[in-house]
Amino acid sequence: MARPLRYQTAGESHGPALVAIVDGLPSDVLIDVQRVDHELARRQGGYGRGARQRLETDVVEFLGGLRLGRTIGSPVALRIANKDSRIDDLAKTPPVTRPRPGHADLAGSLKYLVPDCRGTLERASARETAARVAAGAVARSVLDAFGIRVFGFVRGACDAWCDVDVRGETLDALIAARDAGEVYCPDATTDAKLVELIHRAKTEKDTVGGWCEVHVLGCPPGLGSCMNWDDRLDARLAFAVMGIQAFKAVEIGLGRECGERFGSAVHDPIVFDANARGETHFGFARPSNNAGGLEGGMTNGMPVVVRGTMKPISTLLRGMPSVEFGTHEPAQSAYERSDVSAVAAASVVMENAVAFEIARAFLDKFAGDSMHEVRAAYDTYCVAARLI
Ligand code: EPS
Repeated sequence: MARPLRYQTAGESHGPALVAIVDGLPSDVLIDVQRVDHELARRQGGYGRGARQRLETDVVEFLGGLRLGRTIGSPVALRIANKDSRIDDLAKTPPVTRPRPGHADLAGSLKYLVPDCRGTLERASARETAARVAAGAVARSVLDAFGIRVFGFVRGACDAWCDVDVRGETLDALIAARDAGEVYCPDATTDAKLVELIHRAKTEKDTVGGWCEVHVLGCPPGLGSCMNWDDRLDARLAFAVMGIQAFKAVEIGLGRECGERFGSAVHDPIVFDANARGETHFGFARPSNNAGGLEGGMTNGMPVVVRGTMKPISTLLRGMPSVEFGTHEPAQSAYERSDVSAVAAASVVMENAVAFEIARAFLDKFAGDSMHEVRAAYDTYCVAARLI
């Protein structure tokens, strides 16, 4: 019985380690450990990160599920050590009693009935996303085997916006341009503007968020389902992206702009191009992709396009109006070592979170205990779909 792909993480920001268990991978998936480490390193980078990243060197250690670099069908267990591990020593420092607006501090203290925000913030911290990136990077090894590519980048922030078009033919150049940028934006001019913006926020003891975008190229049609609301792939993607710390909005394709146009200017015409039968849309080409590759909660063979909005980091060096627990007197919120912007890192988290959901939907459709069976199911489907 093929099990659904899922994962769970555990670990606190200053605990000994972050861990993840990825369950539901078929056997014989080749796991590229270097790629997992590469994604972890990218997540640590980007202009605007704080001092913590100079302390950590995130590398993955596999504790179960692999033999000779390949899955054996059992849960894959992984660990990323925290060098800045001092969760118990932090108990000796003064309690955090002036909750930061925007952070989990207040809601967490009220939820767990603790007047020290530290307990909640340790788990709410975006440090946890290291485990999520590793889980996504593991799961996308399945996508690699089918030529499905996932590309995440920073689209902009405030008044900086890059107009770059993501297409298969230019993907390698875009990846190189993104990786050369300081804020993971493939357009050098916008990247420089973002650096300037983050620098300005830093000087003003403030923070800045932005927009991250992920494109998935090479997805076959039919991933996801229109049959039940919680099987719709757009819903699953939105859930996964909203689950990333600090994300406040998700759009698919044209997204919120759909509300500004009539239907004829939103829906993507369908044309048949016999010369394009080898493409993932099997010849049912779309001159535009406003749907972001998803119709009826299912992939349609066009690239999947997801955009997420990250709010600015809630720890401001200059603080925000807050209240002291106990006395209820007004007070500036507490300052904890933090980042001015983590939007570049968030684009890596989102890329891998989206990859995980695509891999999950792929394995739901082409389920099998081994990659051999998954491959056979995929090939059979492709033959049948070409007859439509
Ligand atoms: C975070 C606060 C900072 C960030 C952290 C997220 O941690 P610290 O308090 O140790 O300086 O650096 O992000 C990471 C550690 C990371 O690896 O992304 C927060 O409060 O969310």
